[in-house]
Amino acid sequence: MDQNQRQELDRETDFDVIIVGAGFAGLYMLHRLRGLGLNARVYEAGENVGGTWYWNRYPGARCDAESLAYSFSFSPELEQEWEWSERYATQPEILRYAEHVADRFDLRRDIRFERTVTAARFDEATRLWTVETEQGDRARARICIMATGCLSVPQRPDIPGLDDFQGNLYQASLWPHEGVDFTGQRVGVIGTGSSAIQAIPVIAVQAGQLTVFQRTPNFSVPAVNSKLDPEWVAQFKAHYREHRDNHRHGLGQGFGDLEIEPHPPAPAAETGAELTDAELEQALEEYWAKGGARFMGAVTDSLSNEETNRLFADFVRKKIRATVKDPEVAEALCPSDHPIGTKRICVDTGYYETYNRDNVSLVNLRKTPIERVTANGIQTSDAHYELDTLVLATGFDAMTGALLRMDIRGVGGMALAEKWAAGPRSYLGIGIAGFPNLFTITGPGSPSVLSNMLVSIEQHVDWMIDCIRYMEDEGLALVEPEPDAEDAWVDHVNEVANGTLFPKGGSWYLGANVAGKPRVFMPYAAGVGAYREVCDRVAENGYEGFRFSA
Ligand code: N01
Repeated sequence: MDQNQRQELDRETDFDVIIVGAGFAGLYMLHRLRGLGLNARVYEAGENVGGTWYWNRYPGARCDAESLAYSFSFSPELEQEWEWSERYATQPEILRYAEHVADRFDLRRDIRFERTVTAARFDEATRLWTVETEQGDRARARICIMATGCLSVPQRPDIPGLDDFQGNLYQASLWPHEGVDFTGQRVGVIGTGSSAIQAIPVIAVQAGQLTVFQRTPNFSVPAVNSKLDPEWVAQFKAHYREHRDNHRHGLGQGFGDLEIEPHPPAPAAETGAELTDAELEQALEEYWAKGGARFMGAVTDSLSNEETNRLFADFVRKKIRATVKDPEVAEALCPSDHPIGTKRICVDTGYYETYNRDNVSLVNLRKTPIERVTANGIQTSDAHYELDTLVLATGFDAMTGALLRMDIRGVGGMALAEKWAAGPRSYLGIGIAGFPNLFTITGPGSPSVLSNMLVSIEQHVDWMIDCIRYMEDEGLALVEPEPDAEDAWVDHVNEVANGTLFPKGGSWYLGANVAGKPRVFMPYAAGVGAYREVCDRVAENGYEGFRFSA
């Protein structure tokens, strides 16, 4: 009998708090709620903890934030005892870490696995949330916390004939747990975002023939991944508290740097506009050699000044052309439709080099679009590609997808889907007017997907715990944002985004990858340090912008 067969359904059960999701956000929230002495239940759709790292098991999956920064800081013992093996941890290693956290803090006993939450409704008479799962649980709680992740609803492309395919069909974000052996196979990959860019070099080594179907090329920078030297790790860990402080309060998005000796967070010295072209080129070479997404931080205005951004993009295009031997393939791989960094920059290991392999070919769907998937391959406007296996790496309904596929209803039965029909509206990305005692960890309107998610998760959970403690101490039953505060915050989030090049990106940050989704830049782009200051000030001022009832 497995863990879930042993778990009985919750029927009309009452908790202080219900948490939806047992990824890093749900795990840490559960741990902190226990510290407050509250009784919490977590519902998790997967069979295990880990969230995004539970589902995304495609070959080559690894984090694009460095291991020593992409990890919990709340327990000095945990951070000292856990040993990361690589600069960028692989998916299996991060999943092991999530499992370790769950076991070390004895979290599993309050988690119900294989429970997909379908509804969360607030009842004004009882002032309780009722949460229902597809499997038949029905439980109530005073507080409901959405820890549902930002990239947890896979997008299946609407390509004619997809269901007719008779070969093996896989989606990167729903990868089989037993893995896939591509040996000798003719494999097709649709998509060239972060997932595909990590998977393609690994699949290419195994497959007989790999054909990549690319609609839009993305910018990718080398990870420069490596095994971690235990001596270096020990020295870094000796300064862990200062590093963590820098992640939390720095000007960027909480990724920190690789210097062993921490130094106060400082901006890169210059804007691109202040440098000569030769100086900028040199700075870019240095950041390219260091590796990773911090490449965009080589100067301060890479995402706000069009000319600086163009020089960054030219630099990467030059690298692509220098790497890919076939000039036509190189041109097809050079992005030109968006400012660099306005779509999430990809971080790769040998991506562009993979196109120099004899068994790899690129189909440029801009020139020859897919007409349909057939029983044994893909028909484009000029050729039929026979495939044994097709991999979809076609992205997610990001940030709002997981929330909106549940029937979430607030005061007066108002549906969240109705309230967010023109795009998400939230105060600080934490709470939603008209939805009392509902919290969203890393919700739209917070730094969220732009940031180091572990830094943002801990910040949100700590803030919410302080707010809940305040309510307990003051005998307050309900909290929700004032509509005016929410409106002002939404305006501010838009204003900050409009001061950057992000809105020009046509990215999933804007909902542009989902047909019919309102185009609203969803995350808050001012940086984790600035955002934390706002949240702290709100709390210090008696939770300014929130209203409570006794
Ligand atoms: O998804 P994406 P992803 N026909 O949306 C293509 C995080 N992440 O899963 O741009 C043909 O970026 C689509 O083409 P186009 C990270 O934040 C992190 O790769 O719509 N192609 C695009 O190329 C990342 O940004 C890590 O023209 C179709 C691709 O599919 C986010 O997740 C690793 C198509 C989707 O790219 C999402 O990345 C992986 C169609 N009908 C993911 N529909 C790390 O930590 C879609 N596409 C490293």
